Amino acid sequence: MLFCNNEKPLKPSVSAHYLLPIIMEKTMAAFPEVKKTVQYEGPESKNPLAYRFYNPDEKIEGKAMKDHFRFSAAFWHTMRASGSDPFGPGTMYRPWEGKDTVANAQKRVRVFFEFLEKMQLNFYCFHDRDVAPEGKTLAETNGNLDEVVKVFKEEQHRTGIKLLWGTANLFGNPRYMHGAATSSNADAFAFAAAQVKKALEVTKELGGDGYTFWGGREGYQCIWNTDMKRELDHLAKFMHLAVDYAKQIGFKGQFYFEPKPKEPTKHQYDFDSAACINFLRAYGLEKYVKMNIETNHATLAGHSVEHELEYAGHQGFLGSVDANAGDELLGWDTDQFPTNVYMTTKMMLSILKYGGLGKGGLNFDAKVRRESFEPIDLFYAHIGGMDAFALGLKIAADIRKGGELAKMVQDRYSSWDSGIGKEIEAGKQDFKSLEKYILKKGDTEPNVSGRQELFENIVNRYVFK
Ligand code: XLS
Ligand code: NI
Ligand code: NI
Repeated sequence: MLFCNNEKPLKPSVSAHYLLPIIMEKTMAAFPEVKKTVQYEGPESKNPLAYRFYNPDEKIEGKAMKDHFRFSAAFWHTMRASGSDPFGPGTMYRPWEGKDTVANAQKRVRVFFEFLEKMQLNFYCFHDRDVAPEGKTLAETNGNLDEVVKVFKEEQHRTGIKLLWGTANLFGNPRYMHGAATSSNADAFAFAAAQVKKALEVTKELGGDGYTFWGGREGYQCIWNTDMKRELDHLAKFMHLAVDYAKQIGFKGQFYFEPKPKEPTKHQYDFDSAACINFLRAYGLEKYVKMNIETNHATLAGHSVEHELEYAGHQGFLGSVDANAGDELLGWDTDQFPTNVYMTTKMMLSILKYGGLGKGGLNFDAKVRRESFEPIDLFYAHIGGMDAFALGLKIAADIRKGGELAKMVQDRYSSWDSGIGKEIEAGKQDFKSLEKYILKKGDTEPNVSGRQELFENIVNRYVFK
């Protein structure tokens, strides 16, 4: 995720609808081209503002699609991404934007809910600093946040849309230059603690289903100046303090830890699922925190998202998903919208296998490209992502129903179902007895081919029906 709260969107001087006032009146539609809610119209539809596969109430494996996904939009990307990159300023045209005031922040929330409603998105996520401007002091900042939270509450009440998870931005402000919980500056830790305290209160106030820790700048650039053990101890201390405070205030949401291997620091401590789970177990946090897996972070770690889901899933840590995609040729967190149906199929196979996301969901931690500067592009982007997942879910459910892949995997491991394999799994063999077994047998025998190509062909049969 790359964004800067203070950057103002540009105002291109083209075509008539750009002549809308900069600050919109509450009653004025922010997305006038989208006259009605985006609806399911089926695979044959050519309407760019319709779903071809996402049919919210359609049951797949006995559960409505909307409950499988719990789709969420990210406030930061949807409402605050300006389109800036390291080479140039923002490009986005957002007619509702104005001064960085509380009043405008409140209007922005109403626009956001208009978007969520028109998209049939049932959830959203936010960082504290995306939604309300920072004041001169923490007290002033918290006051600003409270004013905006009132509008979130009203809009949630009006629409029934819910908060999937909240989080705190512990990376944007220069005070976090060395990190927040892992900062060399104890005051930065203290400020971050105060910030998360408030973010938890607000998340609870909004009935949020979860709270996410993404490491932000929790990592390091240079081993010479870094006390890694101390930094990791502090990160664990920070999470324990958050868990304790959640208990104190009665926040029942699920905590998530979101892995990301690098960016902004060279070595982020929350590298991947395996590293995060090791950290959680080493510091006694495993009962309280699950994983929030993000596709583009998985690929930055040299993994695929299905690897990350599978790893978290079999360890019992599968929590939620930040749905996006990277670019094959760019080595950074491009946060694109996911459209690759092979990928969504693999993801849904893992998610179904581990019994679904529970309190989690699929949060589009994704932003439109810098060149896609019109508000309507936000619709096309989310429609594409939701349809890719809906189709992926249908294919995954078909694959599971067909059963060939599961059967072939089972056959591949059949040497473990009887004889020596079964005895090893049952703990009835040791090194001495295994040596005896092999000395007697002479050597191993090839048993079942890996059949990767056949697996791939079968998958294609389901994908291209
Ligand atoms: C950044 C992360 C961030 C988290 C929430 O790369 O994806 O957006 O999801 O802080
Ligand atoms: Ni990201
Ligand atoms: Ni994310």
